[in-house]
Amino acid sequence: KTYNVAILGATGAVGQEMLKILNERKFPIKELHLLASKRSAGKKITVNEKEYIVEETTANSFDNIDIVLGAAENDIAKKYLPIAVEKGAIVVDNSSAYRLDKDVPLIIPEVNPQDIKKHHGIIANPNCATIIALVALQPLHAYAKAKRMVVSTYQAVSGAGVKGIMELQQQLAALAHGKEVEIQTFQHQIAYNLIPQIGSFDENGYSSEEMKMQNEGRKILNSPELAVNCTCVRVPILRSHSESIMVEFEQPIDVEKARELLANAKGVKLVDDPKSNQYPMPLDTTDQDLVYVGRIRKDISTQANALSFWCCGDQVRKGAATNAVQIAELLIEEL
Ligand code: 2RA
Repeated sequence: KTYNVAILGATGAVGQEMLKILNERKFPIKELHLLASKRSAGKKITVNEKEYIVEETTANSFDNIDIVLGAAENDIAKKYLPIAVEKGAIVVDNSSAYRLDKDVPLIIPEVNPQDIKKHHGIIANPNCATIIALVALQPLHAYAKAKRMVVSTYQAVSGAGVKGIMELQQQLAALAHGKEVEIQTFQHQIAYNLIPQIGSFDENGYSSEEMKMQNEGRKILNSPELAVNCTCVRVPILRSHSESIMVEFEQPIDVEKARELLANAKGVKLVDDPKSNQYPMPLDTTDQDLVYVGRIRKDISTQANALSFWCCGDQVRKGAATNAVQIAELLIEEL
């Protein structure tokens, strides 16, 4: 069976990656529609030597569409995705518009695939930093049940889309030639800098990105009591997010057991041999779909059942596009 698929927001970093991943994974497509703004209509996107023409998004764009992959910002998602559902499409949405909606399952295929069947037309793709953290955490949580997490993220500029990638590259080039840097996408210069702000701050001093780790983590793990303290930092790295994670578990779990579980976990590559300088790094995780996990050690600051580890994953692929396509693959298994 083949399917009529539309990508909403096809010209953004995630939308273009979704097109690449659909081709790479040979998703059974009958018709493919690349939907974007009026300004982008007519643009040509070439993937694997195949050329696609971008169409302007209208309410009629979703006629006879089976699956919509949403890669647009929240306002566009809210405007068009309900129309797509009304016309009979099933939507996998990467925006944050519906992630915490009680009627919308929030899915990481390696963590909670069983929740997909709860959908009422829309399935939400979690935030990239949440996906990377939970793919790494899942095997440990299944064995010893996580109760508290302290997470620090080191997030690539691709999280802010094509404009984030361009801004870093342009600032580095400008500085290399002694020129002034332009600051448009991030709050401050990102080249040779770290910015401890992604999104807006709440009354507790936490950013919207930091609260996603708690709120999405609780929903995906079905652990409403999960305690999370997250700090999200923008770093001058192109595509992979890195995360330092401390987890306190209900049950005992030692480092050897954790390594054994991770070595056999879906979507994970164990890279943990510090004495040989082997640990996850963003340059190694870029342009592939596994979450690399390493630096696994007992948390020496407490008597509790706690481990610390470090993980890296490609924010555009597993953090967004690949996760969405994997959800669509699970969907068509059910259709
Ligand atoms: C970021 N996770 O990294 C957010 C949105 N992709 O900017």
